[in-house]
Amino acid sequence: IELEGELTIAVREQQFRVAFEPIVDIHGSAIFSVESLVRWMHPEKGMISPNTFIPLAEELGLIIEIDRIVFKKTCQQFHQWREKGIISPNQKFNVNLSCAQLQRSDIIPFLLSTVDGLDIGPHDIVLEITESYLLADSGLVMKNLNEMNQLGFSIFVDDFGTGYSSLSYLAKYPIHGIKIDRSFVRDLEKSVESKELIRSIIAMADALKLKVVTEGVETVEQLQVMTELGCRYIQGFLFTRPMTSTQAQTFFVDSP
Ligand code: G
Ligand code: G
Ligand code: NA
Ligand code: MN
Repeated sequence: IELEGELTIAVREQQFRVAFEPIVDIHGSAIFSVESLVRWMHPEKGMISPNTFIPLAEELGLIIEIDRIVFKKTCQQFHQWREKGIISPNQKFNVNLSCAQLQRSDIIPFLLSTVDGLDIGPHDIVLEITESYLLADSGLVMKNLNEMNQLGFSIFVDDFGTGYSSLSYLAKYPIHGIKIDRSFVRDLEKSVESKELIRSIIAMADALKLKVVTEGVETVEQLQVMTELGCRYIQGFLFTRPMTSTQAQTFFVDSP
């Protein structure tokens, strides 16, 4: 209950920062994209993890505003990095959009007005949407996703494989990629089944011409297995943990 009030204040006072975590294209070991991840800098409690406050923000309807704060900050940061030549012209960025955004008629005008006048556009942006959200049958979700696709945004399914339901949405919506949930990678060493599941997910994604990102790769062994299985895009602590913008800038300059 205390946290509820504080989250409302946090939105009003914009107590949010963005952390950056690269997604590496292992063909050529270049950075494919960078995911932006929200951090709540609480004035007394310090940093609060999104796992703690995102569910609450969704419940309170504050997630719309938080996502939009994060999106704006991320766009402004990437615009700066582009201008300074710190990131290459084809390097993208990934942002998380909560389900509630897809159910709104003002999401497209919001996205477009935010990038308007900046050195970035829809082709630079990957929108990450959690799998479970795509299961709801909604005309507005369909309309928004189709329009995002037509404008040049990419749409990736986040936490892929955890929605325990029909995969029919992959045919129904314009989806460009999936992010295999890190629970599959965590079980890779102990479980032959996990490896075979990942193998079949990648085969399916290839057949549907979807890009595949694997999240949560922490060890060289996991990277080797994922490479052997044909996963091209890798994200995880093996490369780096989520970084501040200053750290990220150093990382980009030092990476090929
Ligand atoms: O960065 P971290 O692993 O702590 O993130 C935990 C969860 O919070 C992840 O599931 C991630 O998708 C989600 N998350 C991070 N940033 C954002 C954001 O800006 N908006 C939304 N809706 N979710 C986010
Ligand atoms: O659900 P989503 O994919 O948006 O979550 C991203 C979250 O996963 C971030 O909070 C990030 O900190 C976390 N993450 C990224 N790479 C790794 C990793 O290699 N190991 C673990 N444990 N978490 C990771
Ligand atoms: Na995400
Ligand atoms: Mn993600």
